[in-house]
Amino acid sequence: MSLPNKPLGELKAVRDPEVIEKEVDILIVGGGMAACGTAFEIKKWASDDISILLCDKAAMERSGAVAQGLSAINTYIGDNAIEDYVRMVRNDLMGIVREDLIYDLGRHVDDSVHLFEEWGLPIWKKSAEGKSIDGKAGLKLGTLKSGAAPVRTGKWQIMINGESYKRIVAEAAKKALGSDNILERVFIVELLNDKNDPKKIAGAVGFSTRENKVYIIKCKTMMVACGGAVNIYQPRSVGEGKGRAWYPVWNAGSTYTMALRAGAELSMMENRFTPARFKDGYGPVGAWFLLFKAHLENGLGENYAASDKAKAELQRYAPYGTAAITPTCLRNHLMLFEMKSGRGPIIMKTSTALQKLGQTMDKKELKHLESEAWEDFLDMTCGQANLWCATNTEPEKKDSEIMPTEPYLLGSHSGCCGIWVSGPDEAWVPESYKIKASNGKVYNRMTTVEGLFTAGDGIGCSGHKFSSGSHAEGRIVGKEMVRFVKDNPDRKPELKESKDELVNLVWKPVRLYLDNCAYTTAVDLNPNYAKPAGMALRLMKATNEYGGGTATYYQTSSKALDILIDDLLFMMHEDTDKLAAGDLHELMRCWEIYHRIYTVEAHVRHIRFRKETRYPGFYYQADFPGQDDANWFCFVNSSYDKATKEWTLKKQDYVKIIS
Ligand code: SFD
Ligand code: AMP
Repeated sequence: MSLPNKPLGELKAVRDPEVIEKEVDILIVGGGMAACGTAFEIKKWASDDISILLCDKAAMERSGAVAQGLSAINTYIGDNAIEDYVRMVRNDLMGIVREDLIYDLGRHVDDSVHLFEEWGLPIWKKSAEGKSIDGKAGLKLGTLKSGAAPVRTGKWQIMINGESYKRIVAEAAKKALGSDNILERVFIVELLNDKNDPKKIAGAVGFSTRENKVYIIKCKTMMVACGGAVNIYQPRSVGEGKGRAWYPVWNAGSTYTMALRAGAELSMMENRFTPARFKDGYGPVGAWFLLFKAHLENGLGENYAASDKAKAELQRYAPYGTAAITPTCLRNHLMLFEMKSGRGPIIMKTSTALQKLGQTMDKKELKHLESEAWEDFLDMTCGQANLWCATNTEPEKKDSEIMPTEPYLLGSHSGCCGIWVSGPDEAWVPESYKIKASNGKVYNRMTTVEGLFTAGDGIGCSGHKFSSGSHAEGRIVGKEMVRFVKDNPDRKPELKESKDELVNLVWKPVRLYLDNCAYTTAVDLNPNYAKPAGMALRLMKATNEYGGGTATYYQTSSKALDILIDDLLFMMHEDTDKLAAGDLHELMRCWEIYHRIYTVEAHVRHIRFRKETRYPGFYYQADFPGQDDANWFCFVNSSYDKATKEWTLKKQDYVKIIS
């Protein structure tokens, strides 16, 4: 059920919230692309007696990474071979990926794109004359399913008029699942293991961000798909620009932290995505490179990426560096190479690109091209369009700077950190990639905690799924969770914690605040508690300076990591015990920062464990600058024991499936 918008101001938190207890067969945590895929698919497989509930911390119409919309769908296989898709992802992620998951995704993803179009998403079409036709006119050329040709930007990407993308996808999801089975504005704080077998999932606890209510939900199986992690490193803009970021600021690593604390193994958390973006506005670059064919120049006006020096640098990273498409991290590496040598800033030649394209166009077509350049940002990062206006930038006349941003953690875009999951139960999938439940069966996309699934940004080792792939993966999980419920009819989840213990856990910041807030005149300053806003700044300063943030050109070292992990993060964990919240919004902020700390800790622990620099351009481990295939051509997996607070990291074998 959707709740109305807030009245003026934040809702004060009361000492004793109402407690709502629920029990369902299947719980979906998150309401983004993956969860919408699950919600849409699941009822097709579930009989009426299977109960399902979805909890999203926000409102599904505009929640998650696609909230603002998008201007491209980056994974559409079309006429390409699925094996080539696997090869592209493997190359972009420097060789170490789960080819089973990527192949499985590749064979399902187009169906989701066809559904988006059926639901009303305008997809650009290529006319017989080779012209790009968008909007309603594009639809007149037929649907992708009926054989119409999309406007390909790259080999895998297609253009859309996507301002309402998330609304369209959410509408179908809500309709399929039914609004009675959806709780919006409910933030899940912690996943709960089974009392009788801690290796199984049994429920979750959270609270409403709009009402003084705690939710305790028992379930037989669950998917956690709360997106990636943003604002774990200090963004380049602070003060007036605080809150600007490329990925969604409201995704706080909940997926990884909650799964980790429930006992799930994480994988490749050392991988991060440090995207090159339009400076300060965070506008994505894909359409500019691929559709508008723009190139970059250094501060001296040189096309540095085409230089012999750049080619020699890329040779060092063969076979990845010398592949047809240079991996994303190495594109950054070249850019950083220029900047560190004093040949910055890096400029995107938007003017040259548009003028060149315009040479063969009439006036009307040229006007349309210029509006496409604006729409690319108005569809998905309108802050970038605002910045262009504010700085008198007409892209056909004035170029823009490109800059690598602060790091993000995600598993669906050009990164691959996440949770270790089972592949499909098929003969070609290596046994080491399958996870068996206690009934001896393998469930695709199940984590190492029985009954706990994930999708989208949650899944490690298989990036480049993007919005379409995340939706398709959510659908795969929906079907598998129903199979899990049907295979386990006698499963009766039981929680270890009492109702009071769970309420005390979730509501602790509120009670700490109420107990102490009268002690000082300024409620944000108090010797007995810490506010989440301050803790967020503290975390981002620490990771930025010691964990390879923008402050050090993404470089860290063994000593810096020791200080960060063993000293700074250790103390932060202690201090999160003193987080305080005066209203429900602040309570959410407390839990977000709690989730961020564990997630980024997993990231830097993995970097410390992997004694090489696998992703130059994303981060550099100064003590181990090169790649060491002999020792490190493997996954790194980690787990955490919340009783002993101990982390365990290990190597996990990589298996090549596709030549
Ligand atoms: O231009 C809790 N993405 C792009 N994908 C494309 O296909 N094309 C593009 O053009 C892409 N680009 C892009 C993209 C994203 C952004 C922000 C920009 C540009 C500016 C990537 C996709 O958006 C991304 O791959 C998918 O959305 C990932 O899906 P998923 O389901 O894994 O995550 P989500 O959609 O963010 O949803 C998360 C949900 O979880 C909720 N949530 N709910 C309950 N309790 C908690 N504790 C929770 N924490 C979070 C959220 O509210 C949300 O519903 S471009 O750069 O290449
Ligand atoms: P981005 O806008 O950077 O998120 O990229 C969108 C899509 O375009 C992703 O599939 C990227 O891998 C791809 N892409 C972006 N820049 C380039 C480039 N210079 N060369 C090839 N592919 C790119």
